[in-house]
Amino acid sequence: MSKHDTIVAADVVVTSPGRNFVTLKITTEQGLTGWGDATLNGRELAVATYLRDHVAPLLIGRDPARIEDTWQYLYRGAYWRRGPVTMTSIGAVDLALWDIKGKTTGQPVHQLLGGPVRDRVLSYTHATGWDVPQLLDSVDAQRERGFRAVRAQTGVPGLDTVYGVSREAAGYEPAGRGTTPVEEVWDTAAYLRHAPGALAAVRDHVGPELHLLHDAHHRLTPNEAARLGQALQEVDLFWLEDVTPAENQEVLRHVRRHTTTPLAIGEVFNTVWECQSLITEQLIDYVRTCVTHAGGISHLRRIAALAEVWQVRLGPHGPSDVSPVALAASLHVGLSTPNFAIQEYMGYEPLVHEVFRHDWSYADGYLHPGDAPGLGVELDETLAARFPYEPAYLPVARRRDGSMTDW
Ligand code: KDG
Ligand code: MG
Repeated sequence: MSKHDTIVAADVVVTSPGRNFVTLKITTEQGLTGWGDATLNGRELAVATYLRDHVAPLLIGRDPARIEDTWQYLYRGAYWRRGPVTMTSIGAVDLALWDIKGKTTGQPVHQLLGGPVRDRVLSYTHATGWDVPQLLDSVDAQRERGFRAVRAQTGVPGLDTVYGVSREAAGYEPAGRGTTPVEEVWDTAAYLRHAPGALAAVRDHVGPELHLLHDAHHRLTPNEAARLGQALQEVDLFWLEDVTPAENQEVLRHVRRHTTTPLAIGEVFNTVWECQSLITEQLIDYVRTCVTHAGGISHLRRIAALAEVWQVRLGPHGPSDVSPVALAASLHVGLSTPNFAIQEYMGYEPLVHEVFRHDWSYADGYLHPGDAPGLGVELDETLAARFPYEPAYLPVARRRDGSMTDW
């Protein structure tokens, strides 16, 4: 018998209980199972292949306790580093190994990360209405569920489709099933005419206490972003998210110079290096990196540690395309990280809660990861097998003249 446990299998489960999820299952010689989320919305099979063909064979025979060494091995060992496919794959391995370490020691992961620094994790959810009255109803419905922080998105007069809002349903799921993406038309001027008034109406309706958030979803130029930040100043947002694509990070200085509306960026970033100048130049207030897409618990903690030095706080990504395994991991980080601020919690369809049985829970505006050993989520593989992968894509967006723009 070897002196340490050994990884004997690494399998990828792709399931679609209403939407696609990719999950890594690592099994050890001693019979422990660790789960990691590897879902990359609209590019799911690329991560599944990366894991199956290039990562799983490298894991066999390794010591599952060596989480950081495995992270370094996969990151540095690939030579072709960073990027969403690579970092989501590494993130899935990292989550599964933390899950195993928790199960080996009988401890929830947050205990292994130093223990709780708070009792519960503040969460925000989404309110969505095609017009302002519908949006107010949606905000009220989320307040009735106990939420103390709500992201408000509304339709724009003259546009048929808008990010974050569905015309028909109260809920919203961005990825549409089918073999090609839906094409949407986008008009920034119409959005800028409408959004400040709609958000001001929400603030008037709810009063000063409710935390309000809004996502501009990467669509604005620096100057448009600065104008929006100014126009929303009186609304007193908790944060304004993704005002620009943030590939060109210098331009955020211009936005910062013109508004004190708090800015949140980072859901599409995959490493600390993409966050570095936004944090160290204090161009953002919240960093939004996701526990899966940014290389797992081990790497999200590095981002949080850098951010802490610069008084930037963590507000991790948590839409419906981040599985309950990743949400659990994010909550363990949230419970144990001093500069954590808020967790996005979009919620899941009932079937997703059956496929992923989880110990984490929501009550009264807060989430808690639970005290089960490891991450506290188990995938029901038999149920998952009943829902095979279905092609689904995020929409793409074009301006009125037909040219492509950021969705
Ligand atoms: O897959 C893309 C979604 O996760 C993203 O559009 C959601 O912007 C988003 C958010 O803030 O939740
Ligand atoms: Mg977003």
